[in-house]
Amino acid sequence: MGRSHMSVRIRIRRHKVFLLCLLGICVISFLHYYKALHNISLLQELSSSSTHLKTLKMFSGIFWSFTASDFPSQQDLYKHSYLKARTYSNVILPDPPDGKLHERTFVLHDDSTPFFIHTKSGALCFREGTDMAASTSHRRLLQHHKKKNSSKDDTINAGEKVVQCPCRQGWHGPHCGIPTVVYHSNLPSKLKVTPRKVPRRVINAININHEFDLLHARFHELADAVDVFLVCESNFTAYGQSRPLYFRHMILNGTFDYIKHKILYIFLDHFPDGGHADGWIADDYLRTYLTKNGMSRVQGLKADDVFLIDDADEIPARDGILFLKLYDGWTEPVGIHMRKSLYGFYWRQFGTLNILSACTVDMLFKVYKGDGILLRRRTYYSLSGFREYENSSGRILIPWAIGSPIHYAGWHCSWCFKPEGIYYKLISAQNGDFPRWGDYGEKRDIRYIKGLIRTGGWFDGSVPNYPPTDPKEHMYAPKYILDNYKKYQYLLENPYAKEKH
Ligand SMILES: *[C@@H]1O[C@H](CO)[C@@H](O)[C@H](O)[C@H]1NC(C)=O
Ligand SMILES: *[C@@H]1O[C@H](CO)[C@@H](O)[C@H](O)[C@H]1NC(C)=O
Ligand SMILES: *[C@@H]1O[C@H](CO)[C@@H](O)[C@H](O)[C@H]1NC(C)=O
Ligand SMILES: *[C@@H]1O[C@H](CO)[C@@H](O)[C@H](O)[C@H]1NC(C)=O
Ligand SMILES: CC(=O)N[C@H]1CO[C@H](CO)[C@@H](O)[C@@H]1O
Repeated sequence: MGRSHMSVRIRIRRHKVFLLCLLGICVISFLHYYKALHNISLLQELSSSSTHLKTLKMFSGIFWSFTASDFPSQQDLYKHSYLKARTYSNVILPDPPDGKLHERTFVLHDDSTPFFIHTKSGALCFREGTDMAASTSHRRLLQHHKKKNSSKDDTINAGEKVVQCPCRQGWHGPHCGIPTVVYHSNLPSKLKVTPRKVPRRVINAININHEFDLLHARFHELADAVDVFLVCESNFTAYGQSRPLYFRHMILNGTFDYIKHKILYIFLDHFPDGGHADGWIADDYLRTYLTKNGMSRVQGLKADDVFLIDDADEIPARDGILFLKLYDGWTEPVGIHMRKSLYGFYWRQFGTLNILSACTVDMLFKVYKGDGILLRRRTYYSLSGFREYENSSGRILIPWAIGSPIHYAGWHCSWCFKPEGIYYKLISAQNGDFPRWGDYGEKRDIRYIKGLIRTGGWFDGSVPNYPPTDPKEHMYAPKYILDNYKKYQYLLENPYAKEKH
């Protein structure tokens, strides 16, 4: 009796403490936010979908309802959005009944898509690159001139000299499967490549922070070329602070249902030793963990499958990756020449960014020790396993790159966010790429950021002279972005171009 009496008292006391705490937090936040916040809508957007407890919802309602005349210290602002972030991650959507997202495995299967077809005349043509109407009339011609029965068997024979596939514009080679970005690349063996009977499987690994628009663009661009996307998210920013698992939330709430069957979710739940002092450690570690954890959960790997690692803002064009999937005879490691732009696709920078991004699974493990960060460095020839691997491959391995300085084979869109996203990137940036602009209050100011977007300027005060661009240009932006022009207009046209300053 006395016992239960006491526990009731304790419970009441706990209640009191809880209410007091809640009241305290309310008052503190009221003071802090009285003159603030209206403009940091990203964090609001990102956390609004969480199903808060009723009280917490009202509570955050208070947070967001003030209109701002000026900003408080942005660092304070972050601390509190951080507090909100905690609230957000307290209402984590549960893992689906069939297992934890970050513990699942992915089983690779051969892709049975009929990328190539046999024409009636017996030629093997890449379906998409071949002008089938022309092929029919062409076939009649061939039959007319051919007396013999050319009883070709099913083997894909590179030695075939008869060119029987009439190629569409943009496709080359006897089977019309070589895209322009490979045809005009520096691949030494490009005239000797041959279609495979069974496509390679392509594994695309990326780390994600808050680049969700570019992520949708990637998924749509590469949906039929890539077999599995390894996507790694951490509950730490590269700077070492806590962040909610936005991507996990969006997988579970249905945002990525169209591609979910190809995503393997990787969760990095710790921050590397030394990552605070030296941000490059944190930066590299993300790729190391992504590759090691991700690849250990992929089953059915074959030595000649393709491993492709990108940053979230590097989107390879689909045709080049499809070539790697469908053809034999290219060398490795493989780079990609990407169109470079800043804040959106409208501030195009000169030249291309050529990043070593792909190799076979065999090379990944034998030369790069299963670590994706080593692939991105250009020092493969000095790695201990390289000579042996090269010897076993029976060919000289020199790197080549899809595309060329004038044929874009992808897009590198830096800092391509709305102003709030740029703000968030600034405060999440690793502690190593100095100067770290996120450390300067004036550089985090939303009005300042808008000014940079308007002029194409950089945080160091420079304003490069970018050439004018036009969304109708070839390879201006990924197809999905262009196809949804209104939705992604902020990436396609300078949103502040008309604003006076
Ligand atoms: C999923 O969550 C995101 C981020 O909070 C939100 O923007 C989106 O509307 C949500 N989608 C659905 C279908 O609930
Ligand atoms: C041509 O091939 C068809 C079937 O492939 C066969 O029935 C026919 O007898 C062949 N004709 C000659 C002349 O070899
Ligand atoms: C990240 O997640 C791990 C595992 O759930 C947890 O132990 C750790 O405290 C989390 N870190 C942050 C900063 O939320
Ligand atoms: C290269 O391969 C050949 C056989 O293919 C072998 O005899 C030779 O020892 C190898 N050399 C090295 C350096 O691994
Ligand atoms: C500080 C700042 O950028 N304030 C802006 C907040 O947003 C409103 C409209 O949404 C602007 O009028 C303010 O200038």
